[in-house]
Amino acid sequence: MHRWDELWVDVNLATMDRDAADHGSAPYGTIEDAALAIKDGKIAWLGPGSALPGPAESLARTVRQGAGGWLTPGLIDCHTHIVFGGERWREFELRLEGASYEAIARAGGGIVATVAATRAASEQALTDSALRRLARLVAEGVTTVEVKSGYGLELEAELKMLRVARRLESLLPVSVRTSFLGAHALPTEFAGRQGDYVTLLCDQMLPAVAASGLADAVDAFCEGIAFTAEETARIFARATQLGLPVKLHADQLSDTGGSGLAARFGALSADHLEHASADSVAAMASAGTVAVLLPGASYFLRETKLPPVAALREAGVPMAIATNCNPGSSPATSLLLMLSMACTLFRLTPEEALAGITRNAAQALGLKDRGRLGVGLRADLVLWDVAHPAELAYWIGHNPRRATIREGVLLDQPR
Ligand code: DI6
Repeated sequence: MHRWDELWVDVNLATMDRDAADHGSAPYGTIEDAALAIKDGKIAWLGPGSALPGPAESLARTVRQGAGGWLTPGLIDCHTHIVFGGERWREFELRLEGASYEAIARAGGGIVATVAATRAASEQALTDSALRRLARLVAEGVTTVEVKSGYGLELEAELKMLRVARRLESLLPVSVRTSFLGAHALPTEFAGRQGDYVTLLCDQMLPAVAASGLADAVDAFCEGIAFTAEETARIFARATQLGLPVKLHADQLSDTGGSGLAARFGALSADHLEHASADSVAAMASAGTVAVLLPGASYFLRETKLPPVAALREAGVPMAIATNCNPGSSPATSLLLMLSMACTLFRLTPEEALAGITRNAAQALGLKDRGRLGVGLRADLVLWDVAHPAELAYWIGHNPRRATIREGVLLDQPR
């Protein structure tokens, strides 16, 4: 009788847990020349190979050779709008000719253009296109992804998006967390009646979405071209009453005080933050709100204002990184590329960036069972063909993944 199901030997571990008692404070929480055991889909043991309590074959039903590769936690993309109809390449051209994202939105393009295409698309068509994008993330070692609604902006179309998001989990080996983003933009049929739409959101859509069980959190876009701080506060108060955690698209194009507001509601995360003020950063630090940074949007919109990374670091605000995969501001399907951009564009260290797509991304989703390597946590792991974890942020457009293990199950033979 073996004590473990699987045992990985000849691996190096980037546990992303500097505070764990059993491996001190090494950068990346590294344990070199290590082994890691799995039982019932969870990590059952990890440590130096020399500390294994017996010969490998006597300890586990299956012993797997890591050939000196690095094991990290499964990657977590904690901010995506990966379910949508159509695409917006024409807006990209217009922006390159000088039009701004806001000007395009005010002229009837932007988010509401994708709303029309998403409302018109069948559930199957939305599933098919999202699957193609999500498959690229999974191929890079993503084992958990957050997916937002927000291109329906009417109850049925929002529920359709959330159903598609949830269904993705049965079609690819990835966990899906959903966020209801009914306050993404004002639907055109409510033009001039923004207050009425917020009332509809609070009185009808939010209760119906909560009752459907299809949303894990509630999100909103607090911005000049979207919803005011007061409207966002109304929506958050209702979400909180319904028992749903909140998160916010905050201070992306201007300082609306959004990230401070999110912190006051105990938000899981405030996302974007290019224009966040020092007061908002302090509020996030006291509330434990994660800063989700989205370098793909900065790059694609050619934003010159950077998020306040030094201030976030100084204040001890956990920073996460995500693709923000969407058709308007970040048509990105590579989380590894975001890792590189987080370092080169936003000045994160490679270690901070990797924590941003593992440990801190889990926190941004309220998930305590993943994002680090530790005994009792989910055995969601990626084996990489790299000499050091910093290499994951170093390569541009290269995917050194050798294998993914999800809940203890090896999904592909190591390359
Ligand atoms: N900010 C963004 O960058 C995305 N949503 C948001 O609130 C963009 C979504 C889009 O342009 O379709």
